[in-house]
Amino acid sequence: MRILFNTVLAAAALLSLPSLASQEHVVAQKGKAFAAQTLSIKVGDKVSFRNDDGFSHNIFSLTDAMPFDLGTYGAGQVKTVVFGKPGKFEIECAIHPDMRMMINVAP
Ligand SMILES: [Cu+2]
Repeated sequence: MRILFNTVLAAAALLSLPSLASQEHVVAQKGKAFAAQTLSIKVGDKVSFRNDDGFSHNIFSLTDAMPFDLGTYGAGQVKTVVFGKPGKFEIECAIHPDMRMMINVAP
């Protein structure tokens, strides 16, 4: 009985692994807009900002916890950010001031 119980525990541990690993989220930019207005993720997750427009974007955040600037990047390119701190991150585009979204990073 104990062996069976341990086997079940081991299986449960294996099954739960993917939820512990960091996840990758994709946010497209199309028509001078982010594909999502808000995104909820966990600390350690990656967000890939994919430019689906035919012109450049420059995604950045001035949020104190983790400011970043991905620089200007053109059509079809992807830039990835790992969110290593919890908080609410306002994401903007330096080229298109109307582009804004919020990423909520849970601890
Ligand atoms: Cu832009």
